[in-house]
Amino acid sequence: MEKIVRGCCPHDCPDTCGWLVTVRDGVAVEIKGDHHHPFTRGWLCVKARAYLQFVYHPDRLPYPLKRVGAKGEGRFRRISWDEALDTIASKWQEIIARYGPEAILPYSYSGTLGVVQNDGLDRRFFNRLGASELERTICSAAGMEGVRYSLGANKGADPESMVHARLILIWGANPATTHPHYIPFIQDAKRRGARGVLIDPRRTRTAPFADQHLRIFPGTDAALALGMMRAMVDHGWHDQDYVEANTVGFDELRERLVEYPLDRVARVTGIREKDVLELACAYASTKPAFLRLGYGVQRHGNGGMIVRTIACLPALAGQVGLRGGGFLLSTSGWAMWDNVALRRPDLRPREPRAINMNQLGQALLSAEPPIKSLYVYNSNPAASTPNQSKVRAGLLREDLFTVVHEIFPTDTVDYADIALPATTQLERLDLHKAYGNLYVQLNEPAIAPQGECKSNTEVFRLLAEKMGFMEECLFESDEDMARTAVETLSLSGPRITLERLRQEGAIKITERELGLPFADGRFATPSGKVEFYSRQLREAGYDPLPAHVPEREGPEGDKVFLERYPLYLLTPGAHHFLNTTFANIPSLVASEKRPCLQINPGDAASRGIQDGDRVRVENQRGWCQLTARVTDAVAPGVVSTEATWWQKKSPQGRNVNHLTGDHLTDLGRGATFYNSLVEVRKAD
Ligand SMILES: Nc1nc2c(c(=O)[nH]1)N[C@H]1C(S)=C(S)[C@@H](COP(=O)(O)OP(=O)(O)OC[C@H]3O[C@@H](n4cnc5c(=O)[nH]c(N)nc54)[C@H](O)[C@@H]3O)O[C@H]1N2
Ligand SMILES: Nc1nc2c(c(=O)[nH]1)N[C@H]1C(S)=C(S)[C@@H](COP(=O)(O)OP(=O)(O)OC[C@H]3O[C@@H](n4cnc5c(=O)[nH]c(N)nc54)[C@H](O)[C@@H]3O)O[C@H]1N2
Ligand SMILES: [Mo]
Repeated sequence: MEKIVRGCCPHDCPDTCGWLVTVRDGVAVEIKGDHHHPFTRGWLCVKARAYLQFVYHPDRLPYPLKRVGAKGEGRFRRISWDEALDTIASKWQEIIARYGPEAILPYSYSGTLGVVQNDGLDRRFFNRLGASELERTICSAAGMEGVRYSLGANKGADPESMVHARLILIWGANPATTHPHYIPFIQDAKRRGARGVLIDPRRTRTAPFADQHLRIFPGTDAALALGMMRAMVDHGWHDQDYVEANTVGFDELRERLVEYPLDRVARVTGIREKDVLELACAYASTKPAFLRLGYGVQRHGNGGMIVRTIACLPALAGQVGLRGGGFLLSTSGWAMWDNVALRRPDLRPREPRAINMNQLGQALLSAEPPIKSLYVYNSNPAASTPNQSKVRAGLLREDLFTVVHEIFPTDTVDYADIALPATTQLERLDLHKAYGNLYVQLNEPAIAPQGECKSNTEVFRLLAEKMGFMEECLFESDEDMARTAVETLSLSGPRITLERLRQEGAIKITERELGLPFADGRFATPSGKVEFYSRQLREAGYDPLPAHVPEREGPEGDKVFLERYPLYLLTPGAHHFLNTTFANIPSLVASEKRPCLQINPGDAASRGIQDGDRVRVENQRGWCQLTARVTDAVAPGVVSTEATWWQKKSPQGRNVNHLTGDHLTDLGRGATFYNSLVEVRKAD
């Protein structure tokens, strides 16, 4: 018996590839890209090609476990589902009676992005319970906020339109690694004569696809954008007609630009005056120019303001609404599910307190009233969350009752009192919308759940029953949840239904061939225009105008840090992993080799460090050990390591998140993974 089942990759990547799974006698024997998907076009990245190794990995959690060793040790014994669920329910009832339901904290993020397994029944369950609310801001919150202030909505330009661009700026994005299906579109545009410019502190795998690489100093992109604006306005290269018709605050902006002469911009960014000037001229005069902004720039303390500032550039240059032009950070604002219908906030007994997920350690150690139970799913916070010494101390608390629902024995599972086995994407139904293109897809289950594994939704239905909850909506089926999501999608075009998705495969959410956001000049801001000047920002207590705000941990910041820790650390995503996912797949670990630190030859020499040396990287928060890679891929003063390795697969059991901080971004309360100062020396 052989069948081919259509589905899609569930992982946290802008692409969301369509795939086809060949199933023989109930076993998935092949997985390949779906040629019918117009954007991902029939090929998979190096990680998804290894997906069957993920699904049939011998280390998968096969059944529920109860801790027998010390916390962090990872020693367990097998228990039944019934015992596991009874234990959780009775423990939670005890906690609720003594401390109230807010003593329970759900913790989840992007293990899967399917709306069914990521964002529906789980919220309903925890709303009904009255648990603390998690601020899910570890990834993109600062950037999303920044765009909202300038443009009003995260309605990024359609990446398929890149083929029509004559200039492409790839700014703080590394598509060759993090969303590789963009690359063929960039190559197509180049074949038609486009130029590509990469703006990144590192020479990445994307650099060969660009004509020019500007090695900017981290966290200074707002200064670069303001320098470009200054040059555009000084030389009259900006689009005065577009600005007059579609923006507010140009006069105030022009005054602000006085503070950004080219020599200051060059000093701050490390980019030569001539290059800033040329970039400004090219961007203003080459039409259409496509600006692909990645998430790299918004993982800085000043990341919200950086994104807000860059998002003003297309309007100033008159690049909005052109086929092949415009601005793209995220496409998530094109069509939304009805989150109220999915999450049912009305089930809450009262408005709960919010805990920021980037400050998990701090919350576990000192939240008042205390957190007495943590329920983790779709996430691996003992490896992926910043400031790990605090996270570890929190997870080690004897009086914290921790449940982890996982596919693998991750670092987080090691701290669980109860671990529950989860399904993979091949074992359940889900519905997906991409955040880097405009397609919606249905993932059909291909094989039966392995071992005693259960999906997230299945567990929440069982927990609701054990807790004695009666509301029908807590027991909705996966298919009904998917139907609610797809049928509440806010669309301008023809309706999308599960039936259509089953028949047609991936469906585009825009009616027209290409999504050209804001082509009608109507922006989703309070003024309806691009807001160079934002009254909303001013009212929220921020600078209403675009600005470069030096980071506290940086060369223009606090001298106390800088003297002790003179090197700026970046920790972007690894080519063969996806956050901490896949960092246990043998072939992918073998390709990634070991956790390394890129360091400039001058910085290495002055520290007596040679290529291949084991180095100790440290700051006020902690330390870890990495292998030095001496290279001019990073500038003097900058070091970089690709993340995120599991702790227990890292030297000394410590990954780089011992160094990253839990201070939040200026806007959006986001994570600051790319804002740490460190010192590096040869390990003993
Ligand atoms: N140093 C550093 N740290 C970073 C980053 C960085 O660039 N540098 N990037 C940050 C970013 S952008 C993000 S988005 C976060 C992501 O952080 P996390 O949300 O913690 O994502 P992962 O580390 O991939 O862990 C996801 C886990 O979910 C599990 N999982 C997958 N599917 C399911 C499922 O259906 N059910 C259940 N119960 N579990 C499932 C996987 O096995 C995996 O262990 O990491 C952040 N951490
Ligand atoms: N292989 C792989 N793919 C992934 C992931 C992964 O871990 N591995 N993670 C997934 C997730 S969760 C996300 S959110 C996306 C993110 O994917 P991207 O949008 O590409 O974002 P990042 O990888 O965070 O950073 C992109 C680039 O920004 C650069 N950068 C850092 N600081 C600055 C700065 O100050 N200025 C400028 N101009 N550039 C800077 C980094 O060096 C990096 O090369 O990728 C997804 N895809
Ligand atoms: Mo992310």
